[in-house]
Amino acid sequence: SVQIEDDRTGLSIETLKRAFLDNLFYIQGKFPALASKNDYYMALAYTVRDRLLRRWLNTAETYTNTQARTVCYLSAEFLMGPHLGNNLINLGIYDQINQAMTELGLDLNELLQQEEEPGLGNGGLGRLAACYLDSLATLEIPALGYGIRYEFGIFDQEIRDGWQVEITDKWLRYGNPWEIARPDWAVEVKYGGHTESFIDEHGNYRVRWVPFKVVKGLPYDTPILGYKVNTANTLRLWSAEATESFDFGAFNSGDYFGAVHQKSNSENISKVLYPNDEQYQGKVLRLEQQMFFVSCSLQDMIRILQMQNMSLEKFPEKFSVQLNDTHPAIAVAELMRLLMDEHGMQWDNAWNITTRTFGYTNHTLLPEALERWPLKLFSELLPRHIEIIYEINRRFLDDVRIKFPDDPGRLSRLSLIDESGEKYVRMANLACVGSSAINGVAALHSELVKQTVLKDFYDMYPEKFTNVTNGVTPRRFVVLSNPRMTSLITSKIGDNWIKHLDELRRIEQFADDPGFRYEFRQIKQAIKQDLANHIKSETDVEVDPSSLFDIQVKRIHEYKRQHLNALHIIHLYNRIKANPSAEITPRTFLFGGKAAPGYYMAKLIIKFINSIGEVVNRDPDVAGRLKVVFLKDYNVKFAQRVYPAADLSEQISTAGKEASGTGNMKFSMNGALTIGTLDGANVEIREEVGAENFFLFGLTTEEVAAKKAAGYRPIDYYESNNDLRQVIDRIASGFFSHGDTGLFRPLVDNLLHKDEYLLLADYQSYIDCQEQVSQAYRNWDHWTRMSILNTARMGKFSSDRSIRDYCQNIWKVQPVPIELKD
Ligand code: 26V
Repeated sequence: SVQIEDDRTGLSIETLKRAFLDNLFYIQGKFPALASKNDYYMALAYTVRDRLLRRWLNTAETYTNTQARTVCYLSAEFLMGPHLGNNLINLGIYDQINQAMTELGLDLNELLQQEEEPGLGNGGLGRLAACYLDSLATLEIPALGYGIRYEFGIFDQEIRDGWQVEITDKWLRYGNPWEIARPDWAVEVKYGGHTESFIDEHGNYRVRWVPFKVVKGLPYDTPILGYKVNTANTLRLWSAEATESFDFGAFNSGDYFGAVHQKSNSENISKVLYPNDEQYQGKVLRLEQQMFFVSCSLQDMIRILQMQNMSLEKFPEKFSVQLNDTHPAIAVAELMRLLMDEHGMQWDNAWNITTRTFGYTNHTLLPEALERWPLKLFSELLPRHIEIIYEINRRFLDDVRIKFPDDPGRLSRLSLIDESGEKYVRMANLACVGSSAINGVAALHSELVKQTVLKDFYDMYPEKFTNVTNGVTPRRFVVLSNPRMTSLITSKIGDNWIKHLDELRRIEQFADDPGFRYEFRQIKQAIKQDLANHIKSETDVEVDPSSLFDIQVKRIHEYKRQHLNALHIIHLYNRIKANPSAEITPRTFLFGGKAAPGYYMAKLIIKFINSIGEVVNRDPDVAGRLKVVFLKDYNVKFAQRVYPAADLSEQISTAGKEASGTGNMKFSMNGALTIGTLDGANVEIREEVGAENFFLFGLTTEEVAAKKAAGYRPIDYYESNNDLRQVIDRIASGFFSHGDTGLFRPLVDNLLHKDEYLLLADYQSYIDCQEQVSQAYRNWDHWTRMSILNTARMGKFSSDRSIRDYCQNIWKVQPVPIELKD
């Protein structure tokens, strides 16, 4: 019989080519002769999307029919990165598509580069959410990601004269082939106005909220396909629009401009992602955003429940809702409001449902990142929610009094309202009271959470606290980003490791095999060469691919100490200047990362690094032994290029400050060795890879605390350490700023007189440790062995393991496999 493959689902090379050309014609409206690279990208994206849709619809149908228990991951950020490559990997059609494109005279890599990535997150927290969606789908767990469809994601970074310049990220400019709007499921969100109480027909006390404005939330769905399974979960992002009813009011009265103004006002809510991570600002629009996506999402869950003919009582059995930091914590009050005011439930019942529903993940200990809203601002925007919060607080503080009588200090610390000065609503406190599980993101961090920021909640509810160490997806950060290493590993142990990362241990047996070592090293070399070419084309700086690639990529923040790395560069430079024939292991220092636009010191650090590069890169005494490059616009796409090319991963935060870190995991999986402090997940990475395969330096969390308590004086280190003094003096002299002694003075003064993050206290330990790194790198063979062992022992840090932990200990949810039928 004749087999005819469907153009929308067939996987033979011929069908793929035909489908691709068909999409080029019917969707992009182009003949190949006139098509741009972007047209080709779009045609390919639609060709791949067609092949996902059956799985996506079957998944939704199965969840509906089985009333499956579902995880809802509420996050203000999802830093997804490009979809095309990942979908090719997870569908298992990368090679076929590659061949089809080649046969059409196109280069798949070029098309992959064409995708404008959805940068709907700042950094670690948003990227973690994206890794978790990948693992949830791969483990066949029913899950929905809920967030905001920002029209402008994280800004694009340019570097001009060494300074960061921010450019708006118009990621939707050419359309987004991965999303489908679902206008039928739009909902409304209320803001402002006042509340009125009344007695309903059953004689119950009820509250009616008369809002000042109403905004429509429109859902856009993106399929999240698991790796080589049929599960395709949904990422549902809400976009804000004007409600028609409001427009009509103004329109009918002839106020056309008023109506349009109102419309653009509503649309502001999902306009832009706030780019300042770890730095809280009490901006009304930000609270509007949080309320917006939380209310849309909870209303959507209620709709799903009712569509499946389930009672509201079943809410906590149907859904487990995870709060990704406190950004969605208003959900506690909003679910109470929906259950009581919109669905007539009584307080005790509603509270029982609410607290069984939520879990809260803490992602930072930095006091400046803790969200607290000025009470006045909060009450004006959310008059009903503040009433509910007062009532939650009244009942909660009664419980506290019973457990801890006569302890007013404790009551004021635990209160949902900060009344120590100007009044604030404390979002972490609301999240803790309203959740049945509270977790940190690495073993050390979870301990510190219990001992510091949430200590009083730990005393009150010790049983709620757990740890879930972060993880990253090996599909994107190994298979997609490092195809050469992937084939080498697979040629030795098969491809089971991609879903069961613990199996990477099986390559340990090859760590002493000279042939394997040779191939492993050759691959690293080839990738470094690729990155060197990329750097040459982007910056015109020539870097030596045989030099040690020493890389620090992450958001720029003082606690992450990019400037400690910079001090080490100056130290090496000074050594060369003092003795031009000094034996220095050639190194290439690569930096990447964005600074929050309002964070002056972080921006100065970028200028500082670029200024050092300017001097070092062209000094003939250095003779190419040191190169310093700041690569602009670090994002997911670029991250995928960088991790595989690293020899050394810089994870040098002040102990106790980095909650987990996830870049540390991505580097190590790709065979980079880490130089790091005992901070965040570094502690666990070192345990796994072995202390002998990790470069440890610096004070411990306890030592940091003790030093601060004893009255830390950074100037003492400056005065007693000649080498350090020469480094600092060289900066202060204007050597890196064309003689301008003022430019970096804020940096120098801060280090000498404040140094909140103890760079000077850790300086010598860091320099000594870097010297060990340089020595170790001279023994290629041993270095490669350590590198192989790093990759082999990273199984624990697959986000699949993290998600299994969440499923077992917090969400109590099981896999629901999906059958592929039409
Ligand atoms: C705070 C704010 C404040 C208001 C403006 C927008 C915004 C966005 C993000 C944040 C908090 C960011 C916290 C964060 O990203 N923490 C990181 O979480 C990672 C995943 O758990 C973890 O690996 C990093 O160590 C931690 O810094």
